[in-house]
Amino acid sequence: MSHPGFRVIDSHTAGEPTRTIIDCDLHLPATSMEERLNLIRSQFDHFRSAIVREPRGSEVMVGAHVLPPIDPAHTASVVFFNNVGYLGMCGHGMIGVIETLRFLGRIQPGIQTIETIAGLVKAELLPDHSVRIQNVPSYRIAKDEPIATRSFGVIPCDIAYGGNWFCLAKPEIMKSLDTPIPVLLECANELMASCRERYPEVDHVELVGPPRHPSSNSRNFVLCPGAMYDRSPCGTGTSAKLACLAADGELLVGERWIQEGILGTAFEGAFQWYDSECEKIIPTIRGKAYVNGDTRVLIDPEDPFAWGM
Ligand code: PYC
Repeated sequence: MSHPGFRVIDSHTAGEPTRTIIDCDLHLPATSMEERLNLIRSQFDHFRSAIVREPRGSEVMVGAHVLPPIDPAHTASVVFFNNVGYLGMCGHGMIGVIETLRFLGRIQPGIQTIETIAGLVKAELLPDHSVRIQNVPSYRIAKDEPIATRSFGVIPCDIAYGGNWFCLAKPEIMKSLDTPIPVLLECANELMASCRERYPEVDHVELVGPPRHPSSNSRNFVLCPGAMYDRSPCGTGTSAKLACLAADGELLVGERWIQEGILGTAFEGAFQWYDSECEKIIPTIRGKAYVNGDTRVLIDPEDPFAWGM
């Protein structure tokens, strides 16, 4: 398929990469994000595989289409994706997209409103280039559900939504800072398989344990759809965690929560009630991204992997 190519900007947020497609002229005459997603999925999925799958991308990469907003009152609409499909929301990715728009000179410090598949997200670019996002309403639907694993026994888990669906667990292996990543992956994969028998909507597993740094509240390890783990503390995972803390009365409105990821990098979280009776919250997550690439993707019609593997 002959194509003139397109521009992508790479960034990372707390170690987790985002590759943002800029000014790609997709014809998407949609009146809702759902319709837009259906068009992208059915007609333009090759853009996803071209930039996040090998040979250009990798399993860990999250991609973002930045598109004109459906409602012109907003800054943009963003569709996030990874090696296996599309994400309702992506916290680290949103921080990366906002820093990318700043890098391009398209936004100044202040508040942007961004349409995502999961709903409207507010993003504030702060003068130090950190970004605070106000995520979609987040909530827990199950507490201490016993989930059986083959190698790690039965683990009580919470099921919560933070823009994506999470199974949150505190397995013994997270108590040590030295548990090897393959062991964490094994535990998260076993929980994912078992949990999805009851909660098929769950596509992320968040293992939670004590922090590495005394100034943090907790450390996580997040398994994403596509079988790779998040290098950052996961914005939507932190939102789901805040929903659990709020429901348990372990965090108060406006109180700061420092969530470390597996690399030791951190996001700062807090919440307001969206509906206290239903224990639904509006989480805010603050983090920082760095732009580390400005690339033209070339599509060689002779290349069998021009659009990814
Ligand atoms: O930061 O929300 C997030 C996220 C989801 C998947 C990877 N990162």
